[in-house]
Amino acid sequence: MTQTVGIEIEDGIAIVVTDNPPVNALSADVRNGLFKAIETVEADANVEAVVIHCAGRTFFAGADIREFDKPPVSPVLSEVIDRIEACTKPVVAAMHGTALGGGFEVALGCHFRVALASAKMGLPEVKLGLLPGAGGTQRLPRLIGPQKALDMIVSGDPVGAGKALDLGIVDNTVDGDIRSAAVAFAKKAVAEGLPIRRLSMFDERLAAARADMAPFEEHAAALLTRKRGLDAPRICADSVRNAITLPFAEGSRKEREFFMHLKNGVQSAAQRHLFFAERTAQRVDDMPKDVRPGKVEQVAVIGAGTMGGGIAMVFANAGIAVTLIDVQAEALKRGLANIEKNYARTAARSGKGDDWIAERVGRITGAESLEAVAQADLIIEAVFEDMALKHKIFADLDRLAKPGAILATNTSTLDVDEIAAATKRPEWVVGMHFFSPANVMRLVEVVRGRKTGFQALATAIGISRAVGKAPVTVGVCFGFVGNRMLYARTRQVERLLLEGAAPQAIDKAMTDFGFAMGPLAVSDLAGIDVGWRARQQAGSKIAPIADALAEMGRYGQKTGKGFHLYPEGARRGEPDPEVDALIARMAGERGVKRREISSEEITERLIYAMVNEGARILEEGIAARASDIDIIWVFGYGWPVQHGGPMFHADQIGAGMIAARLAQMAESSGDETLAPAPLLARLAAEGGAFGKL
Ligand code: T1G
Repeated sequence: MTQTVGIEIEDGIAIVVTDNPPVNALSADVRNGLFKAIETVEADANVEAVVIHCAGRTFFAGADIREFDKPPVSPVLSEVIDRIEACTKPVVAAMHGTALGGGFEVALGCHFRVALASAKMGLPEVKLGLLPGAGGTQRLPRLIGPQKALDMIVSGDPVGAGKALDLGIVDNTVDGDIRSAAVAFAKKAVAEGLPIRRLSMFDERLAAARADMAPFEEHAAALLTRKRGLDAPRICADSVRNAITLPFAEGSRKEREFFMHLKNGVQSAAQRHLFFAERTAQRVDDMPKDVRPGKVEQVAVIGAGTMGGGIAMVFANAGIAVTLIDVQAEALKRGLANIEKNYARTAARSGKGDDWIAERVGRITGAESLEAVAQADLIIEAVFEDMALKHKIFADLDRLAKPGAILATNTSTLDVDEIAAATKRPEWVVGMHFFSPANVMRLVEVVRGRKTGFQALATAIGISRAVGKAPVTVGVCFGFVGNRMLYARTRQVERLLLEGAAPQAIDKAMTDFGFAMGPLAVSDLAGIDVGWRARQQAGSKIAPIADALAEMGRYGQKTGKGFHLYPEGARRGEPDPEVDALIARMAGERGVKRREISSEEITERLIYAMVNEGARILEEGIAARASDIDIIWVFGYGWPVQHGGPMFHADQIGAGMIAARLAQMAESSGDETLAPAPLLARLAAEGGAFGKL
């Protein structure tokens, strides 16, 4: 048929096999091949039924995302799927691996679906700022009902084969060989004369909703509350609503319009950028091709505090044995108790049972001596940010760790080279900077020291990815990439407060931009004292107001007051005149003239200061790519995905505009750190972009 699609005939069953590594994306060649294959087998009198199967590790994993930036090529996927559905002979989808997006839509166009027990399936388009654009929003509601379909489409999360069987999405789940199971099913369909089921013709599951839209509307509204600022979830709901209220053809036509609208919009461009950026970030350009990540079967975590406990959970969740070490028995006991509490809370929230908790807790063993690192393949130090203490620990590890063990430090700011110098094996020392809460935030900054060897680097990246993290390799400097840009933003937050911006106005500017929480609310949540102690350690003076609040014992939510006021343990802060008075007094002491500051200026000042620091980070080679910085801020700090990360966002605004505004702000605020960085100035002068570097 074509390069990627072939037909094999077995006892009157035509098996249409696609082989388009690595994930059988539905490229133009595949779509063309599938269309032709259905025409061929339908016309072949010897063929009684059809199986659609994929070679390799997975059924179609979706449309080819790389094609979205180019004009559509016929046949478009919905035409192929409509042609499959119209086939007069039974068509069975043989699903294995991850049948996602357009791949799942192909399966919905088939008359029957058989899945390997280990298969997953779903419609993740919303995570790319899209909606299922090849019939998914019209066929799935006809198969499982509009509300369950809405759950899958708006969340974008896949379901396993078992759940799919319960939902009625698949007709059968099998172990063993999916191809032969599907052929057997096809033969049975023929032998028993099973009626061909075309989902486009189904209506019974929609009739109830059509009669009373209220339950659907309430369900949709509840799902959308947590998707503020994103276009795709809302449009997904609109399209599922069309499935209820419009004929299939009309609903499909509108679905296509919605798809093109979203595909051509900046929010989807941003999220598709992040999809590829996450994968690109895992590459180290000078890594020799033959270096493979080492095996990691035993992990030791040193320090049973919040970070150490969270990191231990990361590996336990991935089925890896963890030894959690703390030389202070009390701290170890508390750390292990916190881990159990965390698992219990997660289990309660997600309806998991005690065995689920026991399975994970059982993988974590406490120990009170560093001797316990002896068998560990990977050791992660997560003690207090004190260089002397880390030096001592790494000197001990040098003595106690087995040869080839990866010696990682979770430090968030300290010099990894200096820590490595405490050992005689600096080539095995690397930074693995997790983000709190470590068992939730996906980012790991893999800090490459001057002497870090490729094996250590590859293993740190590989194991981070294996446990579901998004690793990004960064260089050594104060704060690496994420925190260094955070400090640049903090500097402007503090200066804006002195210049007259209210704490609530600063937070609102950032939540209006799309952050879940503003910077001051985040400080109050994390504890102002945490940053204050780190600044004391580093002798940093970038946050005089936060320091003053900490010295007043105003740590944030945990003390009922910080930048904001939290009466009776409220979770949402209120303005506090005491803080306004403190800031006004500090401004007076510094001779800062206060003024009205617009939300737009607040946003520009904070975002552009970050972009400027990102430009310096790129110039210094601390980050290898602008897109790496985007991944760091999206996965480490909750940068709104619809804006694609600081550097992607900067490219949407234009280096020229940003450089000009920064120059003005440097002038008006007297803060020379706002002067455009040389790289930014160069891009502005040349009309260049970070994404093209
Ligand atoms: N298109 C193009 N390339 C893709 C791709 C895709 N859909 N999926 C993966 N790749 C590349 C990826 O960039 C990487 O390339 C390699 O394959 C291995 O991927 C019309 C509009 C399937 C779960 O969103 O979730 O269908 O880095 O490293 O960890 O309604 O890939 O090696 O050069 O991620 O084993 C909907 C996206 C598309 C699924 C496998 N589908 N993919 O994970 O490998 S929109 C998706 C994934 C759509 C229709 C709509 C994962 C995976 P390289 P990987 P993995």
